[in-house]
Amino acid sequence: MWLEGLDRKTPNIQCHTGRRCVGMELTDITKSRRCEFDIMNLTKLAGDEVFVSVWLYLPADWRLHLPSGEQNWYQIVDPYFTGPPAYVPYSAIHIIQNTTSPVFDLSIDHADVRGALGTWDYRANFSLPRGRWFQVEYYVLRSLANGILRIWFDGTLVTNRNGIQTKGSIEDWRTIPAKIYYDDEDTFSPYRMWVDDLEIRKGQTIVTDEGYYTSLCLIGVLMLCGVALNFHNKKKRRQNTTEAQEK
Ligand SMILES: [Ca+2]
Repeated sequence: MWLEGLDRKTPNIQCHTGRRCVGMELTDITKSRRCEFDIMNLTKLAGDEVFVSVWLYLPADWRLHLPSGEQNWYQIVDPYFTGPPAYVPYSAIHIIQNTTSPVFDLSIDHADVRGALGTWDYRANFSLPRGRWFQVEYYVLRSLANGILRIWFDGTLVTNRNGIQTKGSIEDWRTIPAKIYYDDEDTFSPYRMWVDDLEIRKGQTIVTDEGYYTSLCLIGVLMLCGVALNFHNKKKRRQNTTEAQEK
């Protein structure tokens, strides 16, 4: 993980705003298949209710890689993820590629407190933005039985679930607004993505308008990258959480 424009200048990459954004990569599949941008200790930061807006960038030729063309998955965002083991319940946004052609499906998945997997929503032939910045927004209300999960891609609502289990007995949780994690049969590397203009709010209120986010990078072994990212986001209030940011 690096600060684009400071630690590296990748050719043909323009940050969403300004000269700085975060680059993430998984460089060697033989060591790991996971790199995460984690916002930890979310209970202290936001309690049980959070709204996240993040801009992501996937390269224009981004795709998944399975030589046989079998179904392949890639986990790009985890709206809610229970902090300590066994990390359940959680939700995950998966990109699915069923053939070698660059046709992608979007799958909004979850695990309950027992770890049983399920799918909230599945959208075939999803128009996955590649080679341009796109916005992912999500709202999570944590609850034992009356939770809410809403997810938008570029302002379009793709998931709207109410009355769901988004919390178990463990209080602490995290959110993962950017993630590289994929099918272990996919031996391709490096995978790369870029992240910019992250905002975290409790309801309509900005939780952290100029704070230090701890980034967590799991490459080979769990290691703290120590990338302190100071997002000097101006205090803004949005009437509508799906409204586009003026940046
Ligand atoms: Ca920026």
